[in-house]
Amino acid sequence: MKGKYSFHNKVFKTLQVMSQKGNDVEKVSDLLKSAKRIAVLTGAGISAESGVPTFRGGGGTAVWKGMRFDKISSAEMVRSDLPAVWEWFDYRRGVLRACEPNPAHFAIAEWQERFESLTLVTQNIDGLHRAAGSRDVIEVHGNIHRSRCVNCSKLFQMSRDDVPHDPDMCKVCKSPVRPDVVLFGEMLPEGAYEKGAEAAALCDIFFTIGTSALVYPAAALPEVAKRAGAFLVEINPEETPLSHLCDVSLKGPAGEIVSKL
Ligand code: BJW
Ligand code: ZN
Repeated sequence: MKGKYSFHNKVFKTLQVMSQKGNDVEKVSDLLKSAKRIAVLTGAGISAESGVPTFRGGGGTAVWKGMRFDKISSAEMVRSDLPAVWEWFDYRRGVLRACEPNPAHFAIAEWQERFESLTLVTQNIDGLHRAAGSRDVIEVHGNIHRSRCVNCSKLFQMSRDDVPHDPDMCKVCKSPVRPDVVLFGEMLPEGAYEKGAEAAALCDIFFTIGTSALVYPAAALPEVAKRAGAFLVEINPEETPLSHLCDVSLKGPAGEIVSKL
């Protein structure tokens, strides 16, 4: 508790200085010097500079063969047209083959060594945080390189080169497999949200990076952190519904800003 108290003193002093000068990146860097527990929520925007398309942002919404992504990426679609769902995910796995982690992924991976505690929660299914060296990533929306049997739930890991997906059928019960991702209308992996919420409630600084903060329950994590007294930092070139709640909004691309911190 003493740790959190002295961190809050530091926040207070830093905010006083911030109102006098105004380089928010420098001020957040300064706060990071005394922070012990950090929690990070990332979204599609952190992978944008790696060449991974976002779902929303820049005034656009992703569309696949005339279908909005929230229709093709839905539980209903898995039930009604699984081959179409696979076509969309195999296409995206093909795009991902050319994508590598960017400076933001690498900087966050380094934070593991820099802070007493770092919890990384990502909504991304692209695996780029792990590719950059982050460990124990909480992937609340699953992983595009894994499939799952619709009958017995056996998981199958795919390599980046398995495009189209392989295997096509469950090796145990011969039922169809589906991408092991969380679609609209589906539950998150057991315990994933709870782990993130615990870290949010205990952290000194919570970062929300590259997410439109529209999709729940992930978008509730920054709210949990704020309610528990964390300093909330957003990194995004655009406003989001969370911006007003943040102590600092760093407007710009994650690759550039996170590495400066
Ligand atoms: C940059 C940048 C740069 C650009 N640097 N930034 C409460 C209220 C209303 C509805 C609900 C609710 N609670 C739950 C719901 C329903 C639903 C939901 O939230 N709907 C809302 C949209 C209204 N949620 C669910 O269904 C969830 N399940 C659930 O709640 O289970 C309980 C339940 C079960 C059954 C019935 C009812 C309840 C599951 C949600 C799963 C979402 N899955 C997806 C698809 C995954 C598979 C796939 O990839 O296709 O996950 S949706 C899609 O959105 C994907 C993302 O992870 C997620 C979030 O998007 P993200 O990451 O924020 O990306 P974008 O594109 O939106 O934003 C990018 C941002 O980056 C922008 O802001 C840019 O400005 C920025 N940017 N360049 C930094 N260089
Ligand atoms: Zn099976």
